[in-house]
Amino acid sequence: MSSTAFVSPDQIRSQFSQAMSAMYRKEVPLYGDLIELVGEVNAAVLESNPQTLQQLDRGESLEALSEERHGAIRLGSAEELSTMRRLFAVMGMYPVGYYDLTEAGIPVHSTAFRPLSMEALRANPFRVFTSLLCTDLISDPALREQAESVIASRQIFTPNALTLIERFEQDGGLSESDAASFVTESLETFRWHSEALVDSDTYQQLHDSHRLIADIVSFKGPHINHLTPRTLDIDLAQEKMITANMSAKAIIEGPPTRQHPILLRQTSFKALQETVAFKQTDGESKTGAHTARFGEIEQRGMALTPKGRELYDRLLDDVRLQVPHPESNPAGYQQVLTSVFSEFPDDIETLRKQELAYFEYRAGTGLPETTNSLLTLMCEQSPDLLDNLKQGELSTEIDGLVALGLVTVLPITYEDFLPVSAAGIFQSNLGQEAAQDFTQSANQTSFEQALGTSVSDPFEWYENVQQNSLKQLARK
Ligand code: OOG
Ligand code: NI
Repeated sequence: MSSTAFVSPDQIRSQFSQAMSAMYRKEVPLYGDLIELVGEVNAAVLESNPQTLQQLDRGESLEALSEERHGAIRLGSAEELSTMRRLFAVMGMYPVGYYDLTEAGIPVHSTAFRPLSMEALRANPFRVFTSLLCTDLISDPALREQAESVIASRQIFTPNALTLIERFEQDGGLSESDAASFVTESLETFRWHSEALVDSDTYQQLHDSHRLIADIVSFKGPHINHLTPRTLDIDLAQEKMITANMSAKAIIEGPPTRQHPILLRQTSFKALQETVAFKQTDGESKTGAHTARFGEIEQRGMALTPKGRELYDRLLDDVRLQVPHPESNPAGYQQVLTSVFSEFPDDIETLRKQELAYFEYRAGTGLPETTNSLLTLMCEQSPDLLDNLKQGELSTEIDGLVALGLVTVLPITYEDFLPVSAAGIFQSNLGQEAAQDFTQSANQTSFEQALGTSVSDPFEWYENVQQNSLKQLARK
């Protein structure tokens, strides 16, 4: 078959995320309400500020804007994780970043599968935050063994999904009909199953060990535990969630409201209690309940350099020291967050000149002809400038071009996740008591061994986007 007959991974990812959204809305109707609420908020923001759409990073339509940006799953073994990596590759999603959640008392470590190129992100930015259980953190050896054997005995992928993954790997793509069946078949892995694989006593023991462990081990598959659309005004959306009685998380995770948003802000409605049928040892079924699935929203801002990230982490640590339990003191937390973060510069030129955030550099948009000839002239007169641009390096000469308006800058959107925020999201859906003191068990090397490949470094990725934009200027 010629490669032109293959469906692009971007298209498969779009179909998959739409199918997942439809399934999740059916499974968790409150999530459908959340999508509607976000659509209203985004429409209201655009109405009061019609420029917003043009200013957005990817020039999106309103519909595309309110679509899901990410989901999350939790896996039980290295085998599950490495097959999941192969499944996501069919959709053009690759592991970026490593998040050790054990530091926050949650027994998993994670990565995010996401598109890598700007074009792919523009086509559809859907990503999946994927966590792997650290079974060695189950302290009771008998329970640990039991958990491992339940996980080893389950097959979370359908036989057809596995066949199609292999076909993709062998042929380098999937035909239209194969791509359609791939979407249907792979969706099965993310479906909710109300029949547990374990009896109610085992569930309870797993649950007592850690609520998350019960969620990961007890079921037939790694049900999608939330989906997350993008909102243009998370403060307004949070207010509306509270008014609509959606049991919103008490605080918004991440940085405070700013003129120029940085990183990622998130909030969610808390996980719902769902009916479960336990498989008792006498063959009978016993009805119980499990709390697992929720809905989340996110607002993304600009990606920070290591220096900017260090500042962010230091300020957030300071906030958390002052307010150790934000969820029980939301107003106090909000106040401290705002006041501590006043130290973080909030104007584009300072963020750029202090190299706190990443930017794309483009030829000024004013008068293309004039801009280009002026740029050419300046490059001719200053060979250093051209060299710097060619190498993708920043210099004070570039600052001059920016000041003159010959070059415009656009913040690069943060496409990844934040461990403290992720822990906050986990925690509010597990209950406050869920944090435990784990001795160091997780590490990136063991995660990558389980994954079967290394994860890309997010900072390198943003650095590259920035450098490429400078090199492109040089080519002009
Ligand atoms: C994942 C929580 C992390 C986020 O948005 O930070 C996450 C989970 O609960 O499995 O999705
Ligand atoms: Ni999330």
